[in-house]
Amino acid sequence: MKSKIKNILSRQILDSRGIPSIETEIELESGIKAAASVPAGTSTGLYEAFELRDNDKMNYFGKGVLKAVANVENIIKPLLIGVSVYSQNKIDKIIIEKDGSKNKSKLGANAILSVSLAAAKAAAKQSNMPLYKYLGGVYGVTMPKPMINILNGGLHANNNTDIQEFMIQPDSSCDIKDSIKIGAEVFHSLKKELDIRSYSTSVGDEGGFAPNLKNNKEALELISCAIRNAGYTFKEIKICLDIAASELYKNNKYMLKSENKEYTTDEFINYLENLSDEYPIISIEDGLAQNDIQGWIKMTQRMGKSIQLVGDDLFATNYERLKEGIECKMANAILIKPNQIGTLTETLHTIRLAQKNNYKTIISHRSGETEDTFIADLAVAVNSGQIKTGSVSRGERTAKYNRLIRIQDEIYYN
Ligand code: 2PG
Ligand code: MG
Repeated sequence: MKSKIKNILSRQILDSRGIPSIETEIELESGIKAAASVPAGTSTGLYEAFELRDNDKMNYFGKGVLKAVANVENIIKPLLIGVSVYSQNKIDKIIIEKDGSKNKSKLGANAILSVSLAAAKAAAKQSNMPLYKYLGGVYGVTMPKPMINILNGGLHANNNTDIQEFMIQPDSSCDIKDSIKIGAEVFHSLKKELDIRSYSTSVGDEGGFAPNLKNNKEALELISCAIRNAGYTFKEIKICLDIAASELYKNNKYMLKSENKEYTTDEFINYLENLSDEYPIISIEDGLAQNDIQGWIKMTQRMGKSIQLVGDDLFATNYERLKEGIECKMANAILIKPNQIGTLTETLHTIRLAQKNNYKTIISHRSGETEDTFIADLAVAVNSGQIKTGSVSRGERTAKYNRLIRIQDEIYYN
């Protein structure tokens, strides 16, 4: 009785880019309340669930989410009043069926996800459990290894670097506190290095630096230098890249503006392979475009044994797309972004499929984030092994790292 949904309230808030996002609060019969907000991408893939925006040019240049707010309050809320908040599957199913579209285009994946995540948080609170424990039980206790963003490019900054994200991953034997410490030390060491060379030390959307460099290799040189200057070796710290190649792909070619060069798929695979030979790169996300299917198969054959190849735009956290990818042997890891698919149930379903097939899972933030730390708990709960949640600067990014620190204390000292 106490766990039944009594009321749902939604509102428009801001994300870290100053763009509206939706927050939904669920109240239970017990009086317990929990709110969740959803992030948004800048380099969104073609196969993501639909994000509903108002398109009213007089309001936030069309980016408002008041229609999504209205959909929660007028359409979703009446369907869920009286439903037990513990029935996550049922809650998500009711909303999915009401929406009825293939990509949540009627109600909006942002509207739907805000309710889905708020329900899980309210259920955790009602059970008097931290969210990771409610979601993962006694089994979900693995602290994820972070991929820490230190340099931004692509659509996440207005610099000239083509590759979207340059990240570092401390050695697997580090715990989360050590990883964060190492990440922060290299971040500051990189800042010093940029400063010495009179490059800008302002940061991009995900908190990494966003200097104008000569080319993509210079970024890797600077990062290597920062790692060494912070007192670490390439044994202790590896490099991970998100190429976000869908954004570089035009007319069947990959265009690197900073190098003023065009590559065919084969040439671009060579390019990535050479980078990985030259630098300690262990993971490449979206190395090729979402529609370059034959390319993905080839890249996986050539590089999949030694490098983690992560499908982001390629899989879009979508069960069917991942299933196809597994069948065709594309990639060997998946980036998990709940807002690409729109409900918690579907997100978990996709994670399970990946894990069953030995695909690595990386729970991920978006470039437009809020202070919500849901993904930190999710990463621990599902034993994802890895998390990508930006740099060690900007509050919306550090919120997730700080949440992981607290979770680790709870797990190990309680
Ligand atoms: C990505 C994400 C997050 P965006 O491409 O992996 O880093 O970026 O949210 O802009 O899609
Ligand atoms: Mg990506």
